[in-house]
Amino acid sequence: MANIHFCSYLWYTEYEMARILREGVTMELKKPGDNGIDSWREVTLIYNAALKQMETKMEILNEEFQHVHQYNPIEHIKARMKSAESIVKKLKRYGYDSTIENMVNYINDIAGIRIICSFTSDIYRIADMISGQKDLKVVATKDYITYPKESGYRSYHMIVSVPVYLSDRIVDAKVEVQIRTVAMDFWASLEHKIHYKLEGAAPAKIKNELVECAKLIADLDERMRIVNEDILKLGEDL
Ligand code: 0O2
Repeated sequence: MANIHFCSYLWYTEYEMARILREGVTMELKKPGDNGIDSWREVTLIYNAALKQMETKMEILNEEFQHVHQYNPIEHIKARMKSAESIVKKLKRYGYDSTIENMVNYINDIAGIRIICSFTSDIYRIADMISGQKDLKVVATKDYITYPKESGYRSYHMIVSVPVYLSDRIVDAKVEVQIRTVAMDFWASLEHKIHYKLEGAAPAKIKNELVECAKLIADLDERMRIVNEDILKLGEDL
């Protein structure tokens, strides 16, 4: 059995890394396979299962929230598995060989779920709800809303470890959760397209314009959040 350490130093602070190593988060593969195909299939199956679980969990949380508060914090959810091509590209960018072991160790977003909300306040509410789920382990968070990226990118990222129950064992699989507003998602989709189209070499004029648009979007999100709160208060006063 190949015993693959299931963590990546790229995401973790030294403290988090020490904890993960201590707790020994590993993924045990049954069939390492000479050509890696069996391992690839097995890994894909495990990540797919983890993704399905996260998707279902989010749907349940949203329905329960609607039931209790008469309000849906989640507009919609997108789940995707990273393509083999993107995984290989990312490994190359990080300077690692394209092996199953490196993929499991160093790529955190093989399975990814994107949760789109109406308001910035919903983002933190959902992040808290995820953190509160006892069977999930939050291994890292990146708050690109409080600290936007240089590109202007805003989103809240979490890496969660999801236990996958197989017929003879339980394995933990990482899922990247990206939480953002509709407006942030609109910006990110367009910027992503431009980034790929121009292979990361967009002219400064376009980059600056995108940074400006990101600021406008952040301002819009904040104003919409305030309008929503005012509407809710009006409802309470009636
Ligand atoms: P793709 O094609 O969307 O899958 P790490 O995951 O920590 O090893 P990484 O990938 O630098 O390292 O982490 P980060 O910065 O949190 O980015 C993870 C994902 O967030 C990216 O995956 C993008 O989907 C998204 N993202 C991050 N920065 C930007 C940005 O400036 N613009 C847009 N549009 N999206 C961004 P990938 O694998 O880079 O790309």
